[in-house]
Amino acid sequence: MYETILYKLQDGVLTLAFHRPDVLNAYNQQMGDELADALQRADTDDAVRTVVLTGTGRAFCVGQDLADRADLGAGTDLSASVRERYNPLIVRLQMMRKPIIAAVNGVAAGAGMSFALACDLRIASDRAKFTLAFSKIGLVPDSGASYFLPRLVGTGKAMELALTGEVISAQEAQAIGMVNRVVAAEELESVVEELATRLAKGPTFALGLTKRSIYHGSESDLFSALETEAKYQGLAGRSEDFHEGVQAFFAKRTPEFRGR
Ligand code: T3D
Repeated sequence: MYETILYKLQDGVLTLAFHRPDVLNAYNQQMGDELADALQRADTDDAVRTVVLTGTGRAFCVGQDLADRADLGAGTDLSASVRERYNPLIVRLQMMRKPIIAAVNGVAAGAGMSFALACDLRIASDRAKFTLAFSKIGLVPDSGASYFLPRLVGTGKAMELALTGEVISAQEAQAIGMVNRVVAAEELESVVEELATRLAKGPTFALGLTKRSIYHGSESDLFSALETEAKYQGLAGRSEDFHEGVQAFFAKRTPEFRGR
């Protein structure tokens, strides 16, 4: 059904993989269209309870396919491309009512790094590396990098990575708080599968609100955060999963959440 991404749904976990391995999964128009379609389906499909974003071959994603930019002369306006092909994807990842894990299997560059930053959790292979490559080619950070990176690593480090375009290892990325965990390359798939399956068995409705709450809390004052928590708790408290969670607690058994 798709050509530039892989789509695999198993046990509530949807794995989406950038799949243009010959060009390090460089992002082109078709990939953008296919990813947008897949993410929209994922959001509305109740069978999908966690999403994993990864890449095939030795890269996660190296951002814009520069082969499609090689013939553009000075004076080209890229703002429409960013608004139409990149920004909606970032919004879709952020607004997804299910947890999204970036399984960063290899190099993540430019908007490819931004895609990883826009996910909720990042597990990296010890072979992964990261670069905000934009400054190396005379562009500026896009696809949410200017928003997510300072929130994850602080303004000073974000500035350094953005201005220099320095390539950093997975271990450095973990040390500065950019990735949650680094694992041996051969263990990435099983570690991510274990985490994704655990999340997929969770109270999906509440996890979706949890996502929103944490993102809201990171950019609001205390009073607004408290009010949002109260509002979301009102919604979560009405869910079937809350009822099941409390029943299971007193029965001393594992809850069987249905995600609603
Ligand atoms: O245009 C718009 O609409 C605006 C939006 C822009 C969003 C963006 O993402 S702009 C940023 C685009 N990405 C980059 O600038 C990254 C460029 N690539 C690199 O810096 C390096 O290739 C990497 C650090 C990612 C990996 O380095 P390394 O040493 O592991 O591999 P390599 O040898 O540099 O690359 C391997 C091949 O992949 C090579 O092709 P070849 O020589 O084997 O035929 C290289 O040209 C190709 N490749 C790497 N990145 C891209 C690419 N081909 C097309 N587009 C790429 N982005």
